[in-house]
Amino acid sequence: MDADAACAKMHASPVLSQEVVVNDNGTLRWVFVYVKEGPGNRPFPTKKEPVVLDQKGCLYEPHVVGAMVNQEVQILNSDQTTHNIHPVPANNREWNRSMPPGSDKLVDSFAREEVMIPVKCNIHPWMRSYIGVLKHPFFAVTGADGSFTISGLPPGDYTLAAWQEKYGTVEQKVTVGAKESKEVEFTFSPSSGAGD
Ligand SMILES: [Cu+2]
Repeated sequence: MDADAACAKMHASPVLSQEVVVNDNGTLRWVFVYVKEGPGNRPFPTKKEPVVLDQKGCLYEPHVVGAMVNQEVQILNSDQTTHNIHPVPANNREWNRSMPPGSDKLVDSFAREEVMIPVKCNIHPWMRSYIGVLKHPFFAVTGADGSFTISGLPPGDYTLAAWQEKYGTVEQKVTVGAKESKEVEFTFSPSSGAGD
C-alpha cells in the first residue's frame, strides 16, 4: 500500500490481506453461502434496497457481497485518491470506470447469475472484492463470528454451497419444512476446493 501515499496514510498499522480472514473463534469471515440448487425457476422479486460497495482506505468494503440479478449496485469512493473499479465477470458485461475523489456514486447492476464476480482496481493491485449474483434472495456472507442466516426459504430440498476465495466451494444438502429452522455448519480444508 506504500505505492500510494494517500492510501498508506489512512492506516496507522500494516494492512493485512483479506484472502483468508480467521475470526477470533476460529471460523472464517467473508464466506459466501448460498442456495445453489432447489429454488428452480420460481421468480423472486428483486430486492429494492441497493447493494453498496465502498472504496475506503484503499480497500473494498465489504470484501464480499451478494446481490440479486438486476438489483441496484452502488459504488462509492470515500477516499481522497482515485480508484478505477473493474469487475471481471465471466457471465456478465465487463466494465471499468475511474472514480476520482469526490465522485458521485456509480449505479449499476448485473443481469445474469454469477458466483463470484471478482472486482479489482486498475490502480491499486491489492484491492479485491467479490460479488455473488443470484436470481433468488437466499444468500449470506459470514460475519465476524463466522455465522450466516438465510431466511424465508420455502419448504423443500436444497443444495447449499459455501464459497471461499482461497479454499473453493463446499456443498451440503438440506431439507427444510414449513416454518422449520435448520442449523448447517461448513468445514473447509486446504484440499476442499481449488479456489480461483
Ligand atoms: Cu484503488
